[in-house]
Parts: sequence; structure tokens; C-alpha cells
Amino acid sequence: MTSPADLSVVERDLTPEEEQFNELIAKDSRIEPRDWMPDAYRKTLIRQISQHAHSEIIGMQPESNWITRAPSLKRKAILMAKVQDEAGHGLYLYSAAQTLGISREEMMDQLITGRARYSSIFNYLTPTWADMGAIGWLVDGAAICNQVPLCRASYGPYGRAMVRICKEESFHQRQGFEILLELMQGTEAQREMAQDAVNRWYWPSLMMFGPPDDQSPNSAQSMAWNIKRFSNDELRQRFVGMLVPQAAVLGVTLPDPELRWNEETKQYDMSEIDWTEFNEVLAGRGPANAERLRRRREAHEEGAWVREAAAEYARKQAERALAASGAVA
Ligand code: FAQ
Repeated sequence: MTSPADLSVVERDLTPEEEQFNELIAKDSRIEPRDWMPDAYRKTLIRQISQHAHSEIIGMQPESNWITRAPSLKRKAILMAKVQDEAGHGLYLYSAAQTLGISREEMMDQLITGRARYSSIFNYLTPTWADMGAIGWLVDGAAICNQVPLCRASYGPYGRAMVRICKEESFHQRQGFEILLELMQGTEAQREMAQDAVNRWYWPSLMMFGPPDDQSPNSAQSMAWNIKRFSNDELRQRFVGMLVPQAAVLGVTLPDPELRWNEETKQYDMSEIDWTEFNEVLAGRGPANAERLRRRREAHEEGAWVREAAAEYARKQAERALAASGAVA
């Protein structure tokens, strides 16, 4: 019989490994790297985790752009720490993907040759300081909303990496909120700058949750495998519900004239998202796609000597360890 845990299995008797895998999923237990898993499960995880890792790495660029121009020493130190955190998230996630059998080199090659996806959100420009506030509040806010349920993802190394990542993302979200709050309590020009940044980042942050449910080819299977716990639209709704009271505290307006509470559905009604813009960004034609990849490629090339030096050091250490063990024996 076809199990709900593997929608791709046609009607036939399951192998003992498939039975065991399905049982673990049905019990909401974790799958660990040495456990048997269907190829499609492995592929889905490699796809999602590597895309996620690439997003963290490319996601350093829009903000690192402001490190040298942060308005005070305190802001500069906070921003540097945040950007470093994103690098760390990328590294945990690459490590989690490696446990599934893909190498770091292969993932990096997919990224720099433009064959890999990363989140659409990082292809937008950051022309003002208020963008640092909007990224923290909206982009990290959306990331938390999407990622807290991933702490319970069925694949152990992914779920465990997400626990630490989410703790750091909460700090990021608060620092963004605080930047906007300070600007909103400032001069008229600062308030305008904050509102303008919110206007530019609001819709792209809603697109981070992915296409609408009826156009999301991966959701059903990922939910059956307990990788995704909620659908793209469910999480998007939850995010908007979180933003409305926070926007009121900040004193900013969310740029959707149709946004209102619907007592019947118990959720917010909102305008249609411009999915043409989303598809354009995914096709590589967003405002900063080319720039982001160019910078990533350059950084990769400039870092070649570091990778070579580290590999050589590791080789020498291994050689010494071998010689030492030989000496003891
Ligand atoms: N951008 O069938 P679905 C961060 C693709 S947060 C680009 O719904 P799925 C923190 C999707 O890959 C950002 N592509 O796919 C930070 C699929 O393409 P494929 C990263 C998108 O996987 C903050 C196709 O559309 N977060 O980095 C997007 O079930 C500040 C069909 O879509 C994560 O990656 C998009 N927005 O659901 C860092 C979270 N949406 O592969 C720095 C983990 C969809 O079939 C500064 N990932 N696509 O060719 C997920 O939760 C899921 O993968 C979704 C997509 C929800 C993103």
C-alpha cells in the first residue's frame, strides 16, 4: 500500500527499509544520516538545505554593504556581528547538507555557476540605512516565522542546526525593529526614510515564503515527510498577523490598502502578491541578481589561497599524526 510518508511509491509491497522509514516518519521521529532513506527524500533535503545555506551566504551582501557606513560605532559592531552570524548559519547548513552525501565544493560550484537557487529576497538593493532596519524586522522576521517550524524537521542534522539559527535570528529581528523604532522617533526625514524602506521590503518579504500553495510543487511531499510543517500560505498569513501589531508600535504603515482583519476567516485579507515580480527575480532578472553572483564569484576566487593553505595544513597535521602513531607503535 502507498504510505502517506512517500507519495512517490507506487502500489507494491514495501521493503523492510521503506517500512522502517515510514514508521519513523509516522511516529514523528528523526531520521539520522546513517539511516536508510528514499532517494527522493535525500534529494529534497539536499535541495532545500543547500538553497538555504546559499541564501545565508548571499544574504550577507545586502547588509555588509552598510558596515563601513553605519551611523555609529555601536551600530557598526552590531551589524558586523549580524553579518558574521549569517556566515555561521551558512556553514552549519552546508555541514548538514554534507551529511546527505553532497560535497561542499559541489554546492559552491552550483552557486557560483548560477545553477543553484537562493532566496529571492537577497536580490534587492539597500540604498539607505533604514534598509538595515527593514531587513532585520521584515526579512529576519519572515525567516524566523518560516524557520521555527523547521527546528522540528524530520532530518536530525537540519532540525538541530535550525535551533541555533533561530535563536540568532530573533536577535537579528529585534535589532532591525530597534533601528526602525529609533528612526521613527527621529526627524521627519528619518521617519520618511523608515517608511520608504518598509514600502520597498514588505512585498518581497512576503514572497520569501514561496509561491501560493496551489503552485508549490514541493509542499505536499515535504509536508508528508515532516520536513515542512506548514504550507507557504499558512506561514505567510502567520507572518502578516505578527507584523500588524508591531507596525502599530513602530508607527509605520504596511503598504497594502486591502489589508484588514476578516472576522469570518479569522485572518487578514490582503492584496494579491505580484507573482510576476517574484518569477522575474527567480529567473535571474531581479534588481541585484547579477551583482550578487559576481561578488560571490570574486570572493570565492579571492579565498582560493585560504582554502589551499588550510588543506595543506590539514595534510601536514595528518602526516605528523601518522608519524607519531608509528613512533609509538
Ligand atoms: N526564493 O515548491 P516550493 C535567510 C523556489 S532566510 C527563491 O514552494 P519549497 C536568513 C523553490 O526553491 C531565506 N526561490 O518549494 C537571512 C522551488 O524551486 P526548485 C532562506 C524560491 O522548497 C536573513 C520553487 O520555487 N530561507 O537566509 C523561493 O517546498 C537576513 C517552488 O517552490 C530558507 O531557505 C524564494 N523566496 O518551499 C540571511 C528556508 N520560494 O528547488 C541574511 C528553508 C520558493 O523546485 C540576512 N526553505 N522558491 O527549483 C524553505 O522553507 C522552503 O524551501 C521554501 C520554498 C519555503 C523557501
